[in-house]
Parts: sequence; C-alpha cells; structure tokens
Amino acid sequence: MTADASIRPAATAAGTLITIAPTGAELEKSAVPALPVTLDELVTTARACREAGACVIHVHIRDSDARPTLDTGQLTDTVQALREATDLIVQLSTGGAVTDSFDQRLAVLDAAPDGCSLTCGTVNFGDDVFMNPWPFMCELYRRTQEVGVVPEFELFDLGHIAALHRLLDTFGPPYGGHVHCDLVLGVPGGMAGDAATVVAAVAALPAGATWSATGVGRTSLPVMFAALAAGGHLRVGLEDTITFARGRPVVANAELVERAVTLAGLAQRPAMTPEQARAMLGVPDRH
Ligand code: KMH
Ligand code: ZN
Repeated sequence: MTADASIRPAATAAGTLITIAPTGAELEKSAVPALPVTLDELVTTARACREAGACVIHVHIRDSDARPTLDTGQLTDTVQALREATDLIVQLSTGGAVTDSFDQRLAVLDAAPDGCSLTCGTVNFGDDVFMNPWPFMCELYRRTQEVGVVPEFELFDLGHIAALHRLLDTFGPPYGGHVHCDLVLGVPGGMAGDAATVVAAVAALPAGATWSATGVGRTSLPVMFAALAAGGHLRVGLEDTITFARGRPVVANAELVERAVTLAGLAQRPAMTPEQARAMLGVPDRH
C-alpha cells in the first residue's frame, strides 16, 4: 500500500486558497521599495493582505541590514507577531536563500510556525542552484512530522513530483494528514510558466492532493488563469512578481492579493477564509 491511500482528501474545494508571499530572499529593498523587510512592515503587509482576502502568508525575514536571515529568535518573534496581528496561517520558508546551510534551514521549525515550505528537489535557480538533496528532504519531512508543522510541498520541476511520491511512499502522510503542494513555475532552470505545464504537473500529483500555483515574473498571469481553470489555488506576492503590468511596478503586496481575489471571484471560487483553509490543510489553530 502506498501512502497515497491514507491521505485525507480536501475538506472543501469550492473556494480559492490565496497565499501571500510578500518578501522572498532574492530581492534587494533598494531595488524594490515596496518589499516588507522589517517586522513592522511585515505585520502591516500581513494585515492589508488578510483584509484583501489572503489566508496564508509565506514568510522570509530580513535582518537589520535587510539581508535574508534564518535567525531562530527573529523567526519566533515574527510568528508570534503575525499570530497576534492576524488570523493568517503562518508558513515559514525552509528554502531560505540559496546561500543558507541545511542546518539553518532545518532549524526554522524551532520557531513553531503553522506550516513550512518543503522543496522536493534541487533546481537551477537563475545563475544559482537551490539545493534540496534527497537526504535533506527526508530529514526535514521527518522533523515536520515530529514537531507537528504542516508542510507545503514546493515543486519547481516535474521531477520534484516524482520525489514527492517517493517521500510519501517512504514516510507516510504529512502532519495534518493532507497533501498540499505549491507549483512554482517560470523560474529560470525550473518548469515553464504556461498552461500546458500546469496541466502536466497537476496530472502527476498524488491522489487527493490540493495545489496552488505561482508563476514567476511575467508568467504570473498565465499561471494564475491556468490554475483557476484547472481547479487550483493561488500564491501571489513580491517574492515572485514585482511588476503588476508592463512598465508598472507593484506598489504593495495587497494589490496582488486584490487581483487574485477578483479573478477567483470571476471563476466562482471565492477566496477562502483562514478557517476554511485550516480545515482543508489540517492546520490546527494555535491562536
Ligand atoms: N529563495 C529560494 C531559493 C521556499 O521559500 O521554500 C527558495 C524559496 C523556496 O523561496
Ligand atoms: Zn519562499
């Protein structure tokens, strides 16, 4: 029997789960002034995005020089501040920056978030390499099961989906009992950001899994439309997209959420509340 057989299917698929990824680890504040890099900026952004209709926040944090950091104390304070200010599901990135060590990335779970990202394989990432070898994936996955953090499986390439099946077959279902994936398309080195690739990736996912999609850069809109057409959920934010339209920079993360909410509404799959998303993902409410 494979792990797929015991994965809890989605409790509801009628709505659209919208994740905001406001910061990322790759962009410089000096180049993108709208990037939230302090705790105050992040909390203000989180509130605005929640008001606009997001229900999950995917978090990377910065140090006092606005450089990416995985400092455990700062991550713990961030989780706490976001929980106090909003009812968003707080998902910490375990991907960090391409320069972060595996030990630092594993230690992210010590900040006790609701969820975390878990990338299912190594991928060329522009001029860099985002390293996720099998032993690291296994250790991170086992730790999420031990400490009770719900993983979201980040899939940058079709081969990552094969690794996800292998992970579930080897170690069983995730904490929370439900598999939710995020297809990240359009990264230079990963799978293409177009409708055909969304459809191919979705066909390969484990039975019962739900999925979001995000298209990087100019693939943002084609991927969003393809995801809505194919029954998926959405991730938006400055981590992935800094241009709202040709020649028009994004001025705030919330406007990307507003656009996603509008499109989800037109697709007659309105934005989910955090409570609905918790039920779907198996994330306990730790407020
Ligand atoms: N910053 C990228 C190298 C994640 O958050 O888990 C990896 C990333 C994925 O952003
Ligand atoms: Zn990320």
